[in-house]
Amino acid sequence: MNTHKTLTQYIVEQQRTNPQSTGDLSGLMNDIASACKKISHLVNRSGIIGIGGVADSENVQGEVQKELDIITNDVMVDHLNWTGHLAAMASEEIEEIIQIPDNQPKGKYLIAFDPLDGSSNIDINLSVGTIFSILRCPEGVTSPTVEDFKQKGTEQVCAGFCVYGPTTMMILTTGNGVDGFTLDQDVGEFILTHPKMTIPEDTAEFAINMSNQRFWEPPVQRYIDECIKGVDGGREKNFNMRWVASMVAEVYRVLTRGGVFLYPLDTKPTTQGGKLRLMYEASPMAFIVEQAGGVCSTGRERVLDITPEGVHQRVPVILGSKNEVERIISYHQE
Ligand code: P6P
Repeated sequence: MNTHKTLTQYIVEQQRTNPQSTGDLSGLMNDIASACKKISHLVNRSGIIGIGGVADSENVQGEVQKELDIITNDVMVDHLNWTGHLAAMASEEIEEIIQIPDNQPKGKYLIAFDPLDGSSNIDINLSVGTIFSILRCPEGVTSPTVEDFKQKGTEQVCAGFCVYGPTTMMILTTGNGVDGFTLDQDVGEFILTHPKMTIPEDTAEFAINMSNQRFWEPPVQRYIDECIKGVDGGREKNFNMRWVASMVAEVYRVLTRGGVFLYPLDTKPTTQGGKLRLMYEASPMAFIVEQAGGVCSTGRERVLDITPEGVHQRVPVILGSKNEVERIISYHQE
C-alpha cells in the first residue's frame, strides 16, 4: 500500500542524520506544525465563528489588524512559549521581542514569524499563510534582546511556511533541500506529498503589483516593460502575469512551476525601502527559494547576506527562477 511519510516521521529521520542533535529542533518543528494546524482550522471556520473581521488596532507597521492577525499571533505564542525549545520570539504583530514566561524553561532557538501573511485576503477568501524562521540563540544569552535576533539569513537553521488555501500545505527546509507536506484534515497529519521541490531555472511568468509601476527604479521598469512586450520588445518569449497579494501563495506557485516574484524598492513613502519584512518574510523565503535552486535578491545584494538593522526592517525582494532573477540583477548593475 502506498503510504506517504508523515511530517513526524520526516522530522525523526532528519534528526537521525545529525548525530549531535538533541531533539530540540525536532520538537520545535512539531510544535510549529501543531500551531499551523490550529491556524488552518481557525482560518477555515473564521466566517462561521465570526472572527474574519477587522480589529480596532494597528500593528507595528501601522497596518490595520484583522481579528485573525491577533488570534493567530496568540496561537503561535501559546503553542511555543511553554515548549522549552525557545529563548524568545519575534512576531510581525508585536513591536517588542516576546520573552518566554519566567515559569517556563528556555531553549536554544529564536523564532521570527508572520502568523498570518496576506491577511487582507481573508475577507475575499484567497490564500493566506504563516511564515517562520528559526535561528540559534547566541551562546550564554538567557534574556535575548533585539540585538540577538540581528543575524544574517545564512544563520537560519530552519525556515518554512504554511499556505492555507484549497489545501493546507507546509513547506520546509533545514538546509537539505525543500519538502512540501499536505495536511490530511481527516487524521490531522501533514503528509509528504512534494519531496525535493525545485524551481525551474527559466520561466515566462512574473508577479508584481503593477499599480506601483510609477514608483519603481529604472532596472525594474525596464525588466517589466520587456516582459509585457515579450517577443515584440526583444525577449525571446511572451510572458504571463500573476498577482495574489499573498506572498505565501506566490512563493508556493514559484516552487511548483517557476516564476519571478518582485516587491521591489519603490519611492512610495509608505514602503520605507520595501514592503516586505526581512526577518519573517524575505529571509525565510530566501532560504527556501535558494534551497530549491532559485535566487533571492534585493536587486543589489543577496537577501540571505543582509544583517538586519531591526526585527521589523523592510527590504526589496526579487525571487524565483534563477535565470530571470539574475537578468534583473544584471540590469541593476548596468
Ligand atoms: P500589496 C501581504 O500584506 C504582503 O505582505 C505579502 O504577502 C504580499 O506579497 C504583499 O504584502 C502584497 O502587497 O501592496 O499588493 O497589497
